[in-house]
Amino acid sequence: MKKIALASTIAALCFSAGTLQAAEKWDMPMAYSGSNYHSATGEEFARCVTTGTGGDIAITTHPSGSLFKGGDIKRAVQTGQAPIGERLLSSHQNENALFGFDSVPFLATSFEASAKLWEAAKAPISKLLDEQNLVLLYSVPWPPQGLYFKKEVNSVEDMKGTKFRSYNNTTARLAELTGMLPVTIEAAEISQAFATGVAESMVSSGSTGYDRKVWESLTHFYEVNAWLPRNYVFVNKDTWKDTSDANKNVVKACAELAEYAGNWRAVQYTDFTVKGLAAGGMTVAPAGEKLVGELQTIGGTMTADWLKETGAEGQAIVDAFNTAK
Ligand code: PCA
Repeated sequence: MKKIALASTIAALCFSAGTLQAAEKWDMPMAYSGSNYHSATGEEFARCVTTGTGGDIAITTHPSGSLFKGGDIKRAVQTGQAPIGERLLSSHQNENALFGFDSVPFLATSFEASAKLWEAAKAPISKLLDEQNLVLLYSVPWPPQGLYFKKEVNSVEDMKGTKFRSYNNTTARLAELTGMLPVTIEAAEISQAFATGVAESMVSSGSTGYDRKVWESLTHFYEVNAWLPRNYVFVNKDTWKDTSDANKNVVKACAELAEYAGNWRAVQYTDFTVKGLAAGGMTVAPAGEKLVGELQTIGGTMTADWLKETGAEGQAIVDAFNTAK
């Protein structure tokens, strides 16, 4: 009898130990379309963690704002409704202007410069996030930002009165300064916004225009290379504290790999998607000289505003970036 009791106790212990170790499920909300390279990178990161932790942590990605809409993802992770997520970093500019370091017009206009700017900003941004109960894991840039319209545009004058889709404070401010009418719309909803005329233009990458087949409504994409905004992946700090050191190491290694792969994909996707816009029937061309000149003047105003808003912290990022250049 004793033996049987002992055996069943051991079995029960093993079972409970097994249960404790059983996969912890991390749902990972993401805002952009499943076919986009950010989502593909997130999916690969999820698989890396799931495999690397031997199933201790099983991450499932939910792209296209299907679990939480883009604008709700950060709060969901801060409050622990979701343990991990991905979001556009500069969308938090309304909380703290420093988050907009990557959207300062014409500061970093290539992938190479964007990587250097990120090196300069990573520590202060991690600190900001840490104060908000979040741990930064990795970040991948969007391709250079250009302007979309449904008509030919050669100057700021031509832009006046246009309904302009914005995605952060910088883009809304750009609309204001060019006499356009800003309306904030998530990337997941832009196809419909353009089809119904709620918006008629935007600043974004060739990537987002391609993902959302905007040639169905818009006609022109002007390459401006205004800035390269970033997505970032972050985890709830309490969830992170409860994660074993061994598993933390796996997550960190997978994050490093994801950042590298994501950067590489971003570069490949830029060319592919800009060609895709043209194949869809759009006129794709560099912005004309007059427009570029006017945008640079406006960009100068926006840069001065941002430096004023962020003070010494913003200046320190710009200085570190300029030193690294
Ligand atoms: N695509 C995202 C952010 C920047 C980009 O290229 C968007 O348009 O929402």
